[in-house]
Amino acid sequence: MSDPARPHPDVPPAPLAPAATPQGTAPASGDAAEPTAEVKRGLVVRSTGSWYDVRTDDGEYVRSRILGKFRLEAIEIDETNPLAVGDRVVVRVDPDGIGMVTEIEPRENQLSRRASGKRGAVREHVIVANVDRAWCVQATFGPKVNPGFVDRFLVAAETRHIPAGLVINKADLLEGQPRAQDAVAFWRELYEGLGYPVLVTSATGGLGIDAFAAALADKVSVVSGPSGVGKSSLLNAVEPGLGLRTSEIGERTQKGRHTTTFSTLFPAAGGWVADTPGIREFGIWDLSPQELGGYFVEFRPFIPDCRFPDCTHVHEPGCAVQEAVDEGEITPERYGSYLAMLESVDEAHEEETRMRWRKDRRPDDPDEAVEEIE
Ligand SMILES: Nc1nc2c(ncn2[C@@H]2O[C@H](COP(=O)(O)OP(=O)(O)OP(=O)(O)O)[C@@H](O)[C@H]2O)c(=O)[nH]1
Ligand SMILES: [Mg+2]
Ligand SMILES: [Zn+2]
Repeated sequence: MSDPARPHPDVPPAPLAPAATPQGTAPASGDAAEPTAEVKRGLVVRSTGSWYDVRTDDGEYVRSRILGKFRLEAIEIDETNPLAVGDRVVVRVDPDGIGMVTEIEPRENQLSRRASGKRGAVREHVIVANVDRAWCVQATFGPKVNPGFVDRFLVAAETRHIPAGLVINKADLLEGQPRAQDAVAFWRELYEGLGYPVLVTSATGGLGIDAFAAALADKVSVVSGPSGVGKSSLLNAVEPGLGLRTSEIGERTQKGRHTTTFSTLFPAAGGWVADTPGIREFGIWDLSPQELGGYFVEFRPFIPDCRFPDCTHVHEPGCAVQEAVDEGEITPERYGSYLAMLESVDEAHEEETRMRWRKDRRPDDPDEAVEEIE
């Protein structure tokens, strides 16, 4: 399934060789011998924030820029990136082989997180557009499962009605580790119980790779998660021809070094899958405290029974969600995640109001619209 024409994912953007000779599109006017631009439809398969690789429907890869108006529009709606992998576009391929994206098709959906950084507090970073399933990848060790991350990711997917699932990778490291085995079994049961598929895999040992490949077939999927959990390794395991760069967590900082630096969509296992740079924290974008509970799937049946319609399920009397926690119908882990998220959603909400006020006075700098790495 590997495609030799695909630019290597980790090569920094540079002009490609001229595109194949123009075919079939005669110039509207002028000298037929003059090289002319061609207009093609395609899929954004890589985004660096300033350059985009577009795979045209005839299978060519075109390194492209975008019209400035798209950057301005993104700023208007507080998005850091006007185009994301998975976007369908119209690209004008100039005779030098460089493309210009002139149209972006409306998205079916998008998976987003809050942009990082101080000034990014109220901006949306689109991870992938037009996605059928979003996989949150975690690991048994190095780093181990972070349920706070998982729950934020699942909420983000729920807000856009994107089916989500959990992959727990590095299962090979569980050998001789009974406590870690119990932990993995616990998370698996918890998330499967909520209706999310859970795959336990070993990218290096081969365990669960067939199941993961089967889950990718005929779909556009994305893998997202902290750095070093093995996202790229998993894609290599499914599709060895990809040869994605993978590496150990940085010894020095223990914070993880980003091996994958740009989001890239690859053909894999009969579908498409986006590999994305690791993120430290999955910030939730644009949710009010009153809405949050509705995106915890197991809270939903209880919410209509809360006494107050704007119940935040923390201290309100007559709260059916708190009652369900007391009765063991909602786990303390998920409720704890909810409370932690509620706090940050609250803060983000305040920050948002403040930033919007400031933005009216000082427009953002378009040059800041780059692919974000945390
Ligand atoms: N033991 C073990 N190690 C693994 C497994 N999968 C990946 N690794 C190792 O974990 C390290 C990180 O793997 P990557 O695939 O680069 O991780 P990533 O999630 O893509 O990281 P970023 O690109 O930085 O976000 C590498 O040294 C891999 O060899 C696994 O199943 N078992
Ligand atoms: Mg990677
Ligand atoms: Zn309530």
